[in-house]
Amino acid sequence: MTERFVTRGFVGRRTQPGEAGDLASRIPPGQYLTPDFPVLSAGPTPRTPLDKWTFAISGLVREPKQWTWDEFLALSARDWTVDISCVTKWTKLDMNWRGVSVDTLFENVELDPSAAFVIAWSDGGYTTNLPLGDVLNGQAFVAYEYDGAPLAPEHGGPARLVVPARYFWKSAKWIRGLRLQREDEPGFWESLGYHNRGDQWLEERYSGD
Ligand SMILES: Nc1nc2c(c(=O)[nH]1)N[C@H]1C(S)=C(S)[C@@H](COP(=O)(O)O)O[C@H]1N2
Ligand SMILES: [Mo]
Repeated sequence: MTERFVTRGFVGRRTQPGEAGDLASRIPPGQYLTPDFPVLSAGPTPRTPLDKWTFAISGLVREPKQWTWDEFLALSARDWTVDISCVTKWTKLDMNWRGVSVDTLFENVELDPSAAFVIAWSDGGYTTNLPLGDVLNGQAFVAYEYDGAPLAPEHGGPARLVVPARYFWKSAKWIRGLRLQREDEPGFWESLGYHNRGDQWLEERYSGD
């Protein structure tokens, strides 16, 4: 079923002139394609009113920085089309988001030279950890639109982190800030046996992989 869908749908579409058409090369090992957008949440969906919402950069920065919702929307944003892979083995291609690059956020602070890890933290208490180098140079963004509409609450709205080069648990929903640290610190799933890094191309699913 899945294979038929893949063959007729995606391959057909991907072999337009100018496109490589190499669908298989876009599917990380052990993953299958889905046209769906499943919801995976470890707890209830938090509902912070936008007039109470802030986004903070804290920790190893010269001065902490905080934006209100309106200030955040005023930051320069762009559209991103990325492929996403979840550790539960679904991969969804060409997902269309709009949001602010983490690079843009960091332009507003002075990072301490000792900052080496980022902890993304969310409403509801979820956290996830990333080496600073995994979120720079266009590798991560804070999204507030998906497919041309405000990001749905169940998918992390009003805003979520998106880190396409890592399994989707690193893409913290309901994100409220990034904390810069010298030391690494496992986040929610990383403390529960998932891999610390989570590179889907290396199948870094569980600690020990
Ligand atoms: N705050 C928060 N972020 C989260 C999660 C969560 O439970 N809470 N689940 C993670 C996991 S395991 C996955 S696969 C994706 C799922 O995102 P989706 O529900 O939009 O598909 O969000 C990630 N981010
Ligand atoms: Mo996940």
